[in-house]
Amino acid sequence: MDRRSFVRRLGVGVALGMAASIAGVVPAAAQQKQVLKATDVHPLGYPTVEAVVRMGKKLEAATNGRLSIQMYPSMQLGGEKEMIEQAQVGALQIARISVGPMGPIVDELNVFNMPFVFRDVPHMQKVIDGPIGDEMLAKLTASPQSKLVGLCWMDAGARSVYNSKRPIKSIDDLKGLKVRMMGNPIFVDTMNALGGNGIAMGFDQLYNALQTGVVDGAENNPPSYESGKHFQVAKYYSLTEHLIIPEILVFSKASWDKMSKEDQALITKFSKEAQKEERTLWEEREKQSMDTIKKAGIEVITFPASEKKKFQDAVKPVWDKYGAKYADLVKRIQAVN
Ligand code: BDP
Repeated sequence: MDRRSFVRRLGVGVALGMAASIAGVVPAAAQQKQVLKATDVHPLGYPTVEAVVRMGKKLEAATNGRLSIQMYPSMQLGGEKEMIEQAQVGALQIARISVGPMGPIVDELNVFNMPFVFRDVPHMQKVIDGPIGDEMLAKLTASPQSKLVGLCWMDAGARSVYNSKRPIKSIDDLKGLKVRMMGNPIFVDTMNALGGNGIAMGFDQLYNALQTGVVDGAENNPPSYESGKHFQVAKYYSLTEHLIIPEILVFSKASWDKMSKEDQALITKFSKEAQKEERTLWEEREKQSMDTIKKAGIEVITFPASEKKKFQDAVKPVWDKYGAKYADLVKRIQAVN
């Protein structure tokens, strides 16, 4: 198109737009397009990322394109610490983060970060889907230091230890191994109690640290172990399942407060749907990831109940140190069947 016809078309477009708004066809709000920036440490296609991408499509359809989500996957905006900081100042709107690094910001959330606090994954799911889950989201939102709105939970299965040195077949095999943990003192203490040497480090630094031997291993759920390609540099995966940590979708409070009540309600509604959708995606992905790592020759070690019990008993010092302040909540969690 030459310049003159471009200008002519532009002129027609502007005139039509003006006519439409004069006639009241296009309400004022419809003209304020807003692209919500979202981020996740995981790549496109990962369950948590896909759930938010789908949420963006729904938002776009429901608002005729006025609201949309631009996803920045794969740590494009930094690790989780950076993501939280950017959301707090409104530099991005939506972040999907583990409850792990949220604990130091909103202490009550740490109850979900305690080792073996949930009996198993279905127990955790019931807790986050029920009143305790709602309360914790509300606490996160109400906490003045969080500067975040808690939108919904996401599933992340159970975390297990992997390493490059040796198959861990009993708790004693963990002795002396340098194991990367998420940035939260509870996790470092947990690994130390299990006999390893816990080292706090961002997820964004982990692949290199494993490759260069800065750490001998780490711990995570099968999809993260597989998708982060950690299985290529740490070939022994032992299903310790010592932590079952849900993940959380947060919205920048600074940005949230500028939105209309109607838009907030829409985002809340689609978040709740995202929580359900992510669970289905998660269950599928977990199976696929286990298949992938097994095909790659990874030795996946399971434990008899008697050995699992040794892991549970070993974390008692962590419960002695942190458990008392969550005692009431823990009782309520245990009562969920
Ligand atoms: C993954 C979580 C991600 C964490 C990561 C980690 O999905 O949010 O950043 O673990 O270990 O399972 O840091």
